Amino acid sequence: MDHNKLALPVGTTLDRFIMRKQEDFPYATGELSQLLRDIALAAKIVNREINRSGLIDIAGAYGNRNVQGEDQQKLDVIANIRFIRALRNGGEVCTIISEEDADIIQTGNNQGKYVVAIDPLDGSSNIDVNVSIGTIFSIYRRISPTGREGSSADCLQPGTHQVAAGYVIYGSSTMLVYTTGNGVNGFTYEPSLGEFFLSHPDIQTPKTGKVYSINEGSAESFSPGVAAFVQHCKSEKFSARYIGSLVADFHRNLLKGGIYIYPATAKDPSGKLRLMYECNPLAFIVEQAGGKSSNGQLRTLEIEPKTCHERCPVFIGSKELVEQAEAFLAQEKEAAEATATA
Ligand code: P6P
Repeated sequence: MDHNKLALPVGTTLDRFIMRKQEDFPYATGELSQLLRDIALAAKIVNREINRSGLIDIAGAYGNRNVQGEDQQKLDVIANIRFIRALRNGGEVCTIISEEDADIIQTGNNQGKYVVAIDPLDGSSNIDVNVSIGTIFSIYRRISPTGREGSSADCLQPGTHQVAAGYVIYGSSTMLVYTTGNGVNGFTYEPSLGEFFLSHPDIQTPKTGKVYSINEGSAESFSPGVAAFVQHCKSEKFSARYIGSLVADFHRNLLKGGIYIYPATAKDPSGKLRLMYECNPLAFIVEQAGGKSSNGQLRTLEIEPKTCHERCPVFIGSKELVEQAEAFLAQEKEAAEATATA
């Protein structure tokens, strides 16, 4: 027997992958590598706490509301602490935007060259019912000089300025998926070794698909263009798949093809999802994987942020499906303009 079969290689760890790809980073000084490692460490810790939340008293509501007016879950607070602590101790990040904090967070690392926007635990209302949840992050290079705290201008950069973005999905397996602008790679966590291993190299999302993800409970307040596109999906016999956990819906559509839509609704006139730490990072990833993301008209990455927690409508996934949805919205706009001038 080939003795190598007695000890099959375990594969490429995230650390080794980062080091090999370091020359791809725009600023190959090792600082972005270290920042990605800091995020991976916090993800391992959060993963452990999610997996045992039913066994120790960290499931359920925390009793506060966050800046979004949403009930914070205990794990929202724990994940926020873990990621902020990892980024602060890593030393590479000067300022953080977190979904869980109204104000920007200064880490004290005034020599840090990076700013991170993060949703520490998205979809956390699903924790108690064992549905997949996720962390979403975006990394920018500061534009203000080092030696001082990061500024609001450092934080309010358009998505085209991202140097890296990624998400962690805590699901049937835990995965870290990220891009530094040179393709998208997925790593699966092996808890027994405490390592992420390369499992999905160079992810390319299908150009089209037969899945649409939208909360049809809000259908009464969909615009005519959104309603027409949803009807089109039904007439084309698409499958409706909506988990109610953005990272899980996005990840499935990224790998299998499909479109996720969170449009303007009566309850959320600007859409529900946040630009800086939900839409922009996923838009960077989907474009790097050959897909598309817009607010229905404008490319998500080109939206000029005005505030840290601003929301935007999002149409994201397979390029052809996003373009079809945009075409229905363009028809709606033309019809409205024709009516206005009639
Ligand atoms: P709705 C979770 O709160 C979240 O931000 C996303 O993870 C999810 O896709 C969306 O909201 C679900 O919102 O209004 O459909 O319940």
